[in-house]
Amino acid sequence: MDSSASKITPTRSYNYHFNVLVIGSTGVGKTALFKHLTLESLPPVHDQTQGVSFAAIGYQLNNTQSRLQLWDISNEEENRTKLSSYYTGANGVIIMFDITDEHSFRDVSDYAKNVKELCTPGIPVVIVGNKSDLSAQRVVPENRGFSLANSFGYEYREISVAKNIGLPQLLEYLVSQMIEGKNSSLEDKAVSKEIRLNTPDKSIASSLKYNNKSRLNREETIFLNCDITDLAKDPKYPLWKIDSVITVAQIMAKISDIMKIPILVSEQVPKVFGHTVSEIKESLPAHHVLYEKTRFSMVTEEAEQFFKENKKRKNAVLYGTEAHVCIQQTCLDLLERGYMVYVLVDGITSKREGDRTVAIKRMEQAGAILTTAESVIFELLGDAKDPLFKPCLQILKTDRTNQISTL
Ligand SMILES: Nc1nc2c(ncn2[C@@H]2O[C@H](COP(=O)(O)OP(=O)(O)OP(=O)(O)O)[C@@H](O)[C@H]2O)c(=O)[nH]1
Ligand SMILES: [Mg+2]
Repeated sequence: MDSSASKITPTRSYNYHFNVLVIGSTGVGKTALFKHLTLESLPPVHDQTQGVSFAAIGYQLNNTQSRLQLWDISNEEENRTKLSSYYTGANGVIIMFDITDEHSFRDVSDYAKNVKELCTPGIPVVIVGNKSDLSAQRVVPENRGFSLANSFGYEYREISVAKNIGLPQLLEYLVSQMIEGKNSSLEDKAVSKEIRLNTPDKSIASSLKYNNKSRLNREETIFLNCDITDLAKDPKYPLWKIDSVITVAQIMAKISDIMKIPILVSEQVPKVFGHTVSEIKESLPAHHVLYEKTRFSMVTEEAEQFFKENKKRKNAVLYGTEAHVCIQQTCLDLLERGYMVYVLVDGITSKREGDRTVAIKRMEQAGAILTTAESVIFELLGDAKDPLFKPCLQILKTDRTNQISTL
């Protein structure tokens, strides 16, 4: 086994999560890279990628396990504003060109300018000349690649995805840079101001935003209440232990009010499935944002404004129905966007218990944190001396005999 493969591991548990942006002109080998890393065979012919695609891999470096989420956001200029969040959330960037294609090399400068403009300063950026196996067809000499990279202050590497040349070294470079957070004093400041990390190791703070050891705090959290509408209570369509979910949603709505945590409430096609059940609606704070959707995931265009306004808040506490449909799809979308997702096990359900159980497994495998409403509330409080402790305690006294207590 080659050295890169030996370091690529399952993504299940990890110390650090990194978003890596892979950009470059069409045909340079971005999809090929993803396929190689996920141990699939390379695309035999070029099939242009549409929209945004991603691959997630585990990567082990010196006893440190990272989860790399690689993003290929394709080349659609008109989507630039929408795509800029991928730049701002990146922990590392690969700008790829094809050494046999002059045009792809010329495009590198534009990509590099976007990176300079939109990405967090100090993150590792590597300009990568791909297809080094085709040296006979080379049109871009190595020294041009080096000097262009130099002019931006970026690293230069040549690789062949097809022949796995230079790729292990590239990955190792990127991951070690992201872990060490070298050259990232600006980001260090931003992170320490905006994101309170619960890690004793400050040297990695610049590259680490959220990982599965992160704790919840009030400044960086949002609540997502998904589709708990009248149909959920319809005796003709009984959802398994729905009472627990309604109680959790009421509690979270009240906590959102006390802690001033933004809360997004969705209703799936209310004409058919009804509106949010009245007990929850009555508990919602004035600042709640309610919207209707047809997409199963809560991550929709209608909700984009909410996510934009709260873009510094990357911990999403998720609950509602149905676990294997809207909750699961919301969870996966949020994870893709770099959120840490906290799924309330006592606050989600499906019609069938089996669907719910398997959905929980799927979300956990994808990297979500499983927890309960009460656990989240205590974590957000942190200290019994907190002035919000008493009012929260009142809410926590709600009768919970209906609680779902199984995974
Ligand atoms: N010889 C050689 N071919 C490669 C290498 N990497 C990718 N290719 C081939 O180049 C072609 C284009 O690769 P893709 O990965 O689809 O390119 P892409 O960057 O995803 O292109 P878009 O989706 O259009 O942006 C495919 O036929 C790949 O098999 C390499 O290292 N060497
Ligand atoms: Mg592609």
